[in-house]
Amino acid sequence: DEQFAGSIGDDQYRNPILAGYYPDPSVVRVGADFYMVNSTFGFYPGVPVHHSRDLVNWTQLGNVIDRPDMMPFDRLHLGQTGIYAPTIEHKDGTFYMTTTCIACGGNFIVTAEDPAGPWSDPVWLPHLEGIDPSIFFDDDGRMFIVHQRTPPEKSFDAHSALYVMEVDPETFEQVSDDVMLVDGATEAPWHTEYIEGPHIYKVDGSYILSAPGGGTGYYHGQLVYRSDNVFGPYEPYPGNPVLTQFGLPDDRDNPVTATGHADIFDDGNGNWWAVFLATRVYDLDVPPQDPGRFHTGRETFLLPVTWQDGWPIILEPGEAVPAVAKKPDLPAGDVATPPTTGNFTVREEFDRDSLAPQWLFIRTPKAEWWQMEDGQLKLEPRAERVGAGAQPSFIGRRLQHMTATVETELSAMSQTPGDEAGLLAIQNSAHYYAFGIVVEENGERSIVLRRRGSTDEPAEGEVLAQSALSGDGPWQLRMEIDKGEIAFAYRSNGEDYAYLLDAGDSSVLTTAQAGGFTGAVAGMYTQRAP
Ligand code: 6LW
Repeated sequence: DEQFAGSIGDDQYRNPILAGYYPDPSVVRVGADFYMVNSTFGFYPGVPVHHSRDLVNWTQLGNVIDRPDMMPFDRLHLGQTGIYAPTIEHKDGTFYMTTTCIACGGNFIVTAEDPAGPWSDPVWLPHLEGIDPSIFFDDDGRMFIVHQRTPPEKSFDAHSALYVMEVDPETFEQVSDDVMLVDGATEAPWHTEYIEGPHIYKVDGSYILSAPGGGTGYYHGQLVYRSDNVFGPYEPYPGNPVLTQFGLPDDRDNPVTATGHADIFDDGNGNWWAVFLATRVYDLDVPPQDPGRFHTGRETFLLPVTWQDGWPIILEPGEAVPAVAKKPDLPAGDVATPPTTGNFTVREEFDRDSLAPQWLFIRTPKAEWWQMEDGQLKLEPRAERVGAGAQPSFIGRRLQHMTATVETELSAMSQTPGDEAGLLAIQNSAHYYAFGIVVEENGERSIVLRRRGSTDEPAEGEVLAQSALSGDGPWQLRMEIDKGEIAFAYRSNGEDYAYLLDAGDSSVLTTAQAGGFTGAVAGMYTQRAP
């Protein structure tokens, strides 16, 4: 993927710093260490925690939601519900992560001494309505939660507002009113109707409130406000937004869209940075309000912040996200393993004691239907099928490139008629490609490609191609995605690859078609006839 390359030499880098679906970034610095969290929706485990020392190379330490009993993702819509924007804070040796589980309990806080985990069980916050909570500790140790909710007097559908409440730092019980700070209906001139994702910072004695507006697509932008009291009133920056790609010419090189949902922080050397979400697109020509076509989801970007008259500016009006930026002046830190940016190959031998933290499940697993043994991953075919709302036998990774090849070897498979195993690329239950080997009634095997592109299509999707298979394997299956095109090929050991589909359309894996907040995830699946 020539569009980005992570670190370039010693002093430059290319965005994104986390490629693939890593939206809603939040960073906390503790000394020389930076920790970042991102949203995950209906996939499990939830909320990856990454560590960095140079802000460009990030290593995943673990996941916050990594015990099945912590969070009930049962039957959730994979891309629209589950874990929304998380934020991470640190105070006196304790890490705090707060977010919203949509359709699974609402707002909660978990804490940890070590950001790699274990994290505590959730403390639910029934007094906190809405989404996108963020914790702010004032200089005197008082704890506040700033968040987004729909005001009681809502004047139109998308009407949202920002509120802050003080909470008890031990119990997180509410100890003040929930005070409105910004009403998205009245704050001109930017698209504030979907104002959300707020953070409060104290800088040089002023309270800075920073929040995205315009919704997470085409109009996405970052707004800033300032006050000398945490409860306001907050004055908007007259030049808002301090970051957006809305209105830029469509013919720009390597277009990046939907920039927003920023978190800013100082790097300990007096320099300030913003992490934010944005989308790399290969085709901008989609209907208005759509941020373009991409299957890589909303990714994490990094840019410097410059302070102008006390306002944190990320990009000047009309400025495009630069293809290459100057690296932070920080000591080289971790080398990400496996890498999350640049041109790379990830090869997984499944030879560790447990799955690496990058692997994702569809919703929370209830039983141990996978095993790792002698460098092999064994998946149990179960009647919980892809396309239904349950928890199919699937283990996958984010698609992190516009151009990528995903390949697996299927070394042995069950002989039960109706059983199926192969590669799955999925955005949600109604948007996927399944490329698998199926055992027929007569015990013969065939290879089949199915696609589902909307909730109106049958859960099993539509069969696009099918072919008889001979021999007992092992087989290699391969999916090649190149922007809008996708191809599926297979072979028996040692033979040449044959395409079952050589020039398909990858649209069902794009957010433009699938909707929701994730990107595509690809990996191994197996299932059994119902
Ligand atoms: C996130 C919110 C949003 O919580 O989408 O569109 C949610 N805006 O800020 C999921 O990313």
